[in-house]
Amino acid sequence: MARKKRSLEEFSADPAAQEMLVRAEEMGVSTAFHRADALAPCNIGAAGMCCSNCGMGPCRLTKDGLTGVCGATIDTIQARNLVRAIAVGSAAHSDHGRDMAFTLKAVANGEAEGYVIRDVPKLRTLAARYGIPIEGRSPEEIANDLADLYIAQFGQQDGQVVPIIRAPEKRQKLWKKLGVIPRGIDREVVEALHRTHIGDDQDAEHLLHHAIRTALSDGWGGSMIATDVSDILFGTPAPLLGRANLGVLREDMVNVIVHGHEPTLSEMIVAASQDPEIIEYARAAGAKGVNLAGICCTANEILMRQGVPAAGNFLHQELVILTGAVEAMVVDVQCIMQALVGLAQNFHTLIITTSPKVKIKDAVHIEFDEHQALTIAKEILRRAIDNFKNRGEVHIPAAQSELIPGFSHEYINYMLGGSYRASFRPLNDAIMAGRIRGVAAIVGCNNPRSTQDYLHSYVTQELLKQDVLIVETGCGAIATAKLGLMLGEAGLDQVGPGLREICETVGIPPVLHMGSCVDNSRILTVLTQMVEEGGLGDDIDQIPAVGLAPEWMSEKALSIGAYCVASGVYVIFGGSSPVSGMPDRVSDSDLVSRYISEGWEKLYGGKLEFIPDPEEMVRKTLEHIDKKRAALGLPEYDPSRFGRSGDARILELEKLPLPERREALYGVPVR
Ligand code: SF4
Ligand code: MSK
Repeated sequence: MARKKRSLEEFSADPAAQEMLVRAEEMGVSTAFHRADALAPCNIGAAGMCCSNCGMGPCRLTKDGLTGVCGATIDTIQARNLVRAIAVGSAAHSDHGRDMAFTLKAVANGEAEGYVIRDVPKLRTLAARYGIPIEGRSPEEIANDLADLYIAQFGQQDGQVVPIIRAPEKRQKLWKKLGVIPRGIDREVVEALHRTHIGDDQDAEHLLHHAIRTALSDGWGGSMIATDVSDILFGTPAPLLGRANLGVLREDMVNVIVHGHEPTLSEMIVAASQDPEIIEYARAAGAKGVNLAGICCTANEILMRQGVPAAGNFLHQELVILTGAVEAMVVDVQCIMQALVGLAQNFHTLIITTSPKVKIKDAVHIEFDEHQALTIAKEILRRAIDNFKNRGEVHIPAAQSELIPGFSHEYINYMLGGSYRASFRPLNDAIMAGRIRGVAAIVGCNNPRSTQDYLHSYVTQELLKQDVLIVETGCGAIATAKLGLMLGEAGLDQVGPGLREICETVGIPPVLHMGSCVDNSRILTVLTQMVEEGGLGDDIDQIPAVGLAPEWMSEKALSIGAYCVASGVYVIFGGSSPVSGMPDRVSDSDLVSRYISEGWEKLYGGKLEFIPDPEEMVRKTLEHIDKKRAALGLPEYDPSRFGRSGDARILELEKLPLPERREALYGVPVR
């Protein structure tokens, strides 16, 4: 039975998206929003109770107590499905990291056209941390050794992946004791696939134990490597001014959208778009130049390093084409919808695939090779410019917001203490005093099964009112950017009094944009440094912090959730649970749900829960933060104690006559 069609407001909380959805409906073309309405999810598959791991199935366990043909129970099937999803997510992030490491190797050996090593201090710091000699050596020599070390992590068979040493010592000991330290990145992914083959591992808890090891090989392995190498090659992000939403497109320029995840080609496209030869070529075609904008995490990568605007998040990928103003959409890997090609056929837009790993039927394929990166980037831009003359009617929504992205771990350290006393001390002190109640990382995707950006925005805004400092990555970060909460004072009237004082004193927005999906590894580094700074316990699980992915949809999100749990974080996912089991939750069908929550909490101090209701997400987040504050012996959160300093308050007081102003400031009459 077809489901009820949702209204525009139910499709998306973003007015620019609603405007484009009207256009889609007028043109009679479908988008993911419409397809989600037309295609109800299979309730057996959605609950994790369908297995298609062999030719005796697929086995759909529609009733409590049923087993598959091989005898596999609901909990085995759910655990296997979850392990497989985490393995896929880990593989995607880590393969990205592998490619980055090979690019570093090519740059170190002078074989990568157009690239240079931009962050030599980060290269030296990391190399020294891993015992690579740095004194008296050129950046290229050091980079060559670091690239070799990183490349070796993927095929390593035993021991432990090297980034693990960057976790708090106590956590490393716990992982060692529990036997979950990844030996090699590829090894853990392959073992996850082996164990879930017909007739292998058939004990849910044992399977989920390996899910943790596989996820750790992502967060403290492949993703961390991807982030490190991106910073070394393209620069560690620092705050700059950016813009987000469809209004960043230009009617008078050739619009090129870069979409996917890897910064290697997009960085080169940025460079090529500023080349006088390309600008001249665009002018000759009747345009003022080339306007680049991003979608998804490729957007985040070049937004936070180059200030290239973000046209939108995951669900904007089709909407941007509906503007009719896009000459080319250049895609690399991950989160790219096959529907783009069919949709683009209604316009003049070229969909150009570039990764040797990703082709889409009927798309143009121009394969990227880092050895000739600049040449290929220019070729792509020329194709886009040649297409400008084919542009038809254009409809670009006006909506766009400014934001300040670029809060890398290194920059947060610097901003809190300055160059000579860089430190996390002020952050820890603010949490200990209760000015900041706790920290929330709000990350992850959009999902057309829920209202685009609504859950992200609701949770973000409610937690800000409660003095929770927020860091964001991925498509969630772009959702908040569109709301205008990532721009210095812009969102400060919506945050609690203590957090507001901190933001005004340090000069930061209340929501810090920390990058792309792989950059969730930056959050692990921040949490570790908070532990090392002292005052918030001696391990990550003691920090008053929560991770949320309110609109998750990808397998990478599940891997991120699992490695955060293993690192000691309470993680809340919105939407539906892939392991929800039978609706009435009888018998053993909730074993997996309980194990990844209560079971993992006993082992790691972190737990994974799926909570569809946003109010409940906020309530549980605050409850957890307060529980952790109490366990640390910190004062109970009391917003009335703060808010008597800060810029807004001082401006208000300046209007009073001097005696009253003094009295208000010092609390007693001053003569
Ligand atoms: Fe069915 Fe077992 Fe084959 Fe899965 S592995 S499809 S449960 S027979
Ligand atoms: S792009 S994984 S939709 S965050 Fe990283 Fe966005 Fe999720 Fe893809």
